[in-house]
Amino acid sequence: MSSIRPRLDNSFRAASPMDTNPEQRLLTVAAAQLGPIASLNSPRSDVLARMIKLLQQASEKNVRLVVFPELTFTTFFPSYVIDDPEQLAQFFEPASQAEPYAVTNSLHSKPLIDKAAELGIDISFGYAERWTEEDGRVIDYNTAVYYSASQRRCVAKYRKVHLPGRYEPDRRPGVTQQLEKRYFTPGNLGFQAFRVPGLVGKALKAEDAKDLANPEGTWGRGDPIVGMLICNDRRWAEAWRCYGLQGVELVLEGYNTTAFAPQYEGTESEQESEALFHHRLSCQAGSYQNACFSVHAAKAGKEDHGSLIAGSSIVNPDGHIVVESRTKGDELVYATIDLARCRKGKGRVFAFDKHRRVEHYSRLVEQVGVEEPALL
Ligand code: CDV
Repeated sequence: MSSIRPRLDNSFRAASPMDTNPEQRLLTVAAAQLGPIASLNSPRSDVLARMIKLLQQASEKNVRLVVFPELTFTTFFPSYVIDDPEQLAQFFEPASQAEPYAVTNSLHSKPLIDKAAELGIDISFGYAERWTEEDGRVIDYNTAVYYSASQRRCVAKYRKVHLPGRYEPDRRPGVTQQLEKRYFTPGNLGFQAFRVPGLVGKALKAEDAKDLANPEGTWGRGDPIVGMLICNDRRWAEAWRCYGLQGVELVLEGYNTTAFAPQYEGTESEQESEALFHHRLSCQAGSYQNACFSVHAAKAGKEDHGSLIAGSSIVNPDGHIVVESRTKGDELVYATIDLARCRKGKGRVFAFDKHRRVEHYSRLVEQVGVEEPALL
């Protein structure tokens, strides 16, 4: 069973507020790892209190952006077979074109938003979204939003594209279910990167750059370019590359990743170490190949349906893990990063404009499954 301990690169924690290098774009970011939310009935108020405590800790460390896990506020309910529509509805937050970010006013999440606004900390968090279309159709998504404290509003939404698992429950006794395909529709918003105001000093604005002859002269000097992924998405190179092609500097991802499923081969500890290995491999490769930082926030530990890996981390554009969680409980994992460090990879090995060969990539968008060469 493969198991590598990541090399932690602590050089990124050394950024000093005294540093006046104008090229630097320093930012302290955090993953707010949550320990288990034991059961379907765990009180939301308890979870909110835990999240707010982590935000408070973040404030004490001068963190400017905190990433919370996928489906943050509840146990990982896609591991349960829930046949009662009313029971299932309790896990979802309503939204519509009239109120796309209604989640910010929900009783379930408003105290968190209010705290983030009070502390001046941006947050991203995951939740189950029940979207009502103009024509009345209702569509359920596994969603994440980005709330900007300086703007006092959400500035971006992402809906999980790569839904894992199955629609029909596995009826064998004792198995760990993964029913995301039953409870959600694949996201319809694509991988849209966005800029976040108010996070780094002296960011170049469109107004300042309007007379520049060479648009590339602005690269790496504006407000941070951010993208969001949710859990299984991090395993898909295509998702990272969509963001990479928009110059992404910071990818945010929350996850609930099974540590052990009895129906699969391997002991508990073998499966867990393999799951952690694949998690790190995906996050490190995605960051390196797109020359960006990434922040990964787990829901971890033993919930009633089974156990989830920890491994919340911050990864740098060279693919090294800067810092990683040490527990399977509530834990703030934070680091000061310099977004200017993205320029090396973006300007050399992964200077896409110089090195990509799109004439050979059509298979990537024309074909979904595998088509093997003909038999000899
Ligand atoms: N919640 C997830 O997306 N879980 C998937 C598992 C099922 C593979 C993950 O990628 O961690």
